Amino acid sequence: MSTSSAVAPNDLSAFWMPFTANRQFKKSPRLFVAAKDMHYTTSDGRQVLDGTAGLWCVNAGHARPKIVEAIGRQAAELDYAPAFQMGHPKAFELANRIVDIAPAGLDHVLFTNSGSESVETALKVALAYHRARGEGGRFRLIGRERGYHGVNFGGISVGGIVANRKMFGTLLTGVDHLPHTHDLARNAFSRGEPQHGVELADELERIVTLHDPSTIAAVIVEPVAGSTGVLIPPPGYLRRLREITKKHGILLIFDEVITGYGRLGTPFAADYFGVTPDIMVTAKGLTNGVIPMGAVLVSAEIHDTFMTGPEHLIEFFHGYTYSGNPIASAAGLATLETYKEEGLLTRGAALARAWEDALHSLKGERHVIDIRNIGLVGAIELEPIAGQPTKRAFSAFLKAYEAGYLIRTTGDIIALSPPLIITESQIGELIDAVRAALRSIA
Ligand code: PXG
Repeated sequence: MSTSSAVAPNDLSAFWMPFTANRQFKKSPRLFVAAKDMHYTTSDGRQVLDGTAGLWCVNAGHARPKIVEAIGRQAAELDYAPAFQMGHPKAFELANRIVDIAPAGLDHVLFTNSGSESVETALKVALAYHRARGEGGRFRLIGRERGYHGVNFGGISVGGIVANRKMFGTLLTGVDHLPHTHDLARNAFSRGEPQHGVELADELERIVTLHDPSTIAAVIVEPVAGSTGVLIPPPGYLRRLREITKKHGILLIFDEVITGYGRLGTPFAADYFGVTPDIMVTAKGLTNGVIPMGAVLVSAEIHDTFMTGPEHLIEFFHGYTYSGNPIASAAGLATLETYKEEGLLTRGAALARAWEDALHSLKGERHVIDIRNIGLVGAIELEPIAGQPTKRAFSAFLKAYEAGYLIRTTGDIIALSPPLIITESQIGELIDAVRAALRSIA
C-alpha cells in the first residue's frame, strides 16, 4: 500500500469543485495534506514550493504559530457571538488595527467572509450612501473589462470576465465598463509599471458624459488586475480615475482583495500608487487565508452620512451571520501581528528587484510573449496553442507541479505571487522551475 492511499479519500465524486476542471482532476487528483511556511506536502509525501501563496492569500506563509495558536485559543474561549445587535471585543480591536495600517482617510470597517462578499458590500454601501444624501438617482456602477470582483451577482456584473458572466442572465442593470489597460503591442516586457496607456483613464470621462454624471454611483477597479493575468496600470492612470471621479461626485472603489496586505511591497496598492479611494475592498491576506474573512474600509464621510435619524434604528440594512466572527477576528489580529513583527507588509519592496530580475530572465524562453512584474507579483504570458487556448499554460502548471512547484495559470498566462516570506534563493528555484516547465512543453 502506498502512503497516498492512507490519506486519499476513496470517492471524489460528491464534491463539485470550484473553478476546476473536475473530470480532469478526479482522473488524476492533486491533494495537499499538510503545509508549513513555504511548502505544501502532497498526499504522496512530496514537498511543493508555494509559488502562489495558496490563492494569493497566504501572505505570511503556512501554519504560522501565532495564527494557529490564536485560532485554537479563541475557539475554546468564545466560539461565536451574534453579529447583529451584539458584539465581542476582538472584532472592534481588529477594525482598529486595520484602520491603523490603512491609508489615511479610510476610518471605518465592515466585516465580511470573502472577497466576493466584500465587493457586494462595497457596491451596496455606495448606492445607499448616495441615496442617504438625497442623490438616489446615482444608481449606475462602472467596472472594467478583465476586472475580477468575485462571483456574486454584483461582482460579476461590474467584473469583466466573459466566461464568468455569460451563463448568468441579465446580471445587474445600469452597469458599464472601462476598457482594460493590457496592451502587449506597446508594453510587452515592461519592468514594473508599463509606459503606455494612461489615456485609457479618459474613457471614464466619455462614459460619464454618456450617462450623465448625476446617474453614476461608483467606479470599481482592481489597482492591479490579478486574476486576469497581472495587468499593471501605466503611471498616472489611477490618479486620473481619482480626479475624474472626484470631479463628478462619484465614489472610487479599489478592490484590493489581491493587492492588499503587502503584495506590492506596501500595505495596500493605494499606498503604492499614492491614490486613496473612498472605499477599499479587502479579504484574503487579512487572515493569511486561514479563516474566511473580508473587510471593507470606508471614509468617515461615507460612514457619517448613515449615522443620522433616531438612534434606536438600524442605520444600514446589511450584514452576515459571520460578520466579524470571533475566530476570524482572532486570526486577523494574529495575522496583522505576524506581518508587523516580520515587516511583511513592506518586505515585498526589498525583494522586488530580485523578483523582477529573476522573472525577466525568462525572456527569450519558448512561447513567452510577455513578462510583467510589480511588488511580489509576476506574470509570464505565453503564446496560446492555435485553436487550444489555455492548454499550453495548463501543461506548464502540471509540469511544474510534478517537479514540486505550485504556480497558477489563467488563460495562457502564468501568474506568480509567493508568500512574502520567500527567500531570494527560493525565488531563483521557483523561476528555474518555470523555465524547466516551459522547456518541457509543446
Ligand atoms: N476581488 C478580487 C480582486 C479577487 O482577486 C475576489 C474579489 C473574490 O474573493 P473570494 O474570496 O470571494 O474568492 C477576488 C478573488 C486566481 C484567483 O487564481 C483569484 C481569486 C480567487 C481565486 C483564484 O486568480 N480572487
